[in-house]
Amino acid sequence: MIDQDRIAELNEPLLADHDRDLAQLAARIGRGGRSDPEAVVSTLAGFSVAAPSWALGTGGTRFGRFPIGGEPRTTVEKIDDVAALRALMGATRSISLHVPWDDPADPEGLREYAAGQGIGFDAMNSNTFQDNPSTTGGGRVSYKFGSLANADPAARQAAVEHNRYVIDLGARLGSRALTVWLADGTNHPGQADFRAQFERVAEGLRSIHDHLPEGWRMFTEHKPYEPAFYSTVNQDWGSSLLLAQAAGPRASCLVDLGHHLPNANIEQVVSRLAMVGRLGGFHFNDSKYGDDDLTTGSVKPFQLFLIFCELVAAGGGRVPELAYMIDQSHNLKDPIEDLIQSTESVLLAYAQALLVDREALRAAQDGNDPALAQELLQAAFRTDVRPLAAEARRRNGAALAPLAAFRATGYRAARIAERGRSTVATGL
Ligand code: AFD
Ligand code: MN
Ligand code: MN
Repeated sequence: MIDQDRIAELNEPLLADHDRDLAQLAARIGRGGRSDPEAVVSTLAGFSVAAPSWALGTGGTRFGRFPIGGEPRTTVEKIDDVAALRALMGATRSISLHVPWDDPADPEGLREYAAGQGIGFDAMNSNTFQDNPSTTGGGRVSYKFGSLANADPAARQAAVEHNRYVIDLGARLGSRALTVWLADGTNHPGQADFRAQFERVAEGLRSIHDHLPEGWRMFTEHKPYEPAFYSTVNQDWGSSLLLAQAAGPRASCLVDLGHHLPNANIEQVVSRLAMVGRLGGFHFNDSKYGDDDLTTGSVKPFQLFLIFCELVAAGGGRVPELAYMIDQSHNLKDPIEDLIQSTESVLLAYAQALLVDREALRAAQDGNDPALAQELLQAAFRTDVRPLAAEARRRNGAALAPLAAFRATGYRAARIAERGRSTVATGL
C-alpha cells in the first residue's frame, strides 16, 4: 500500500544531499583502507529483521491501553502494515506470528498473500501464558499454575500439543523456527519445587523439539520475572542454555534485550552463547527498568552497538545467520513509526560494529591497552553512519527519510478511514 514510485518521488529532493553526505563519509571511513564503505552498505542492504505481528497494534499495560485507530484487526492487515514498513525501510522482510492471536484458517492462502507483498514468515511464537480455549485443550486445563512446568500432567500435555500445533501451522506458512517463551514460575516462596518445575519444562521442550520438521530450529527465551514475580523457570541465560541442551541439538537460546536483570552484561551473554553454539537469535527492544519493550536503541544505543560487535566477531566479519526480530510494545507512538525507528537503530548499530578495526582491537586487548581499545570502539560508535543506512535503504527501493516519508504517504489516516478507530486488543 506504499508503492515504490511514491517512495522514489519522496526521495528525489533528498538525493543530492544524500549523495554528498555519503561520498564524504565514504572518503573518511575508507581512508587508508580502514573500512570498505561499499561492503558495509551491501551488508546492511542484505540484512533483515522480522517485525512482531503483536506490535503492529497499540500495546498497553495493566493500567490501560490507548488505541490510536487504524490498527490491524486481522493477520492480513498486520501483513499489510509490515509490507508498508518494508517499503519504507527495506529491512523487515518477514513477520513473526503469535498463535492464537494469529491463527489463519487458510495458511497456504495467507502465505501466498504475504509472498505477494514480499513478506515471509519468521519464527512462530506459542502462547501458554494465557488460557485460550484453543490452547488449553478446549478449556480442559488451565495455565494459571504454569504450562510445561505445571504439576498437572494434563496441563503439560496441552502445552506440548499447542506447541506442536504452532509448529505444524508454521510449516504451512513457510516458517522454520519456533520461539518458546514460558511465563512459568512462582509468585510465592515454597509454592513449587524449583527442580521439579525445571525438569518438567525440560521434558516438555524435548517433546516439542522432537516434533520439529527437517530444517527447523527452536528457541528457548529466558526472562527473569513477569508475570511470575518470585521465580521464573527459565529466568536467565544459564537456565536457557540448560533447557536448550536438554531439548535437543536444534534448540538454542533467544536473547530478548529486555529480559535481563538491571545492569546485566548482555554483550557478554551473547559472547558466551555464541561460544557454545547455542545463540539462536534476538528480540530487539530497549528498556530502562524492566521488560519495558521500548524503542530499540532509544535508551542504551552503546549496549546495542557492543552486542553487534560481539555478533560481528562471532560471525567473522558479519553477523551470523540467526533469528533477528523486534519485540516491543508500542503504547504511545504510532506502531509503524516506532518500528521504523527501531529498525533504523538496529541497522546503525550493525554499521558501526562493521567499522570497528577488529585487528587493532585484538592487538590492544592482547597488549593490555584498555585506553586504545576504548578509542577504537568509540571511534566506530561515534561515526555518524546514517548515510550508509540510508544508502542501503535506497538500494532496496526504500525511503531516504523513512519517518517523514511514512507521514507524507498519509498511510495511517488511510488505515483509520479503512479500519476505523474501534480496535481489538492485539498487543500483549
Ligand atoms: C512478551 C514476553 C516475551 C515474548 C513476547 C512474545 O516478555 O518477550 O517474547 O511476549 O511472546 O514480551
Ligand atoms: Mn521476547
Ligand atoms: Mn518480553
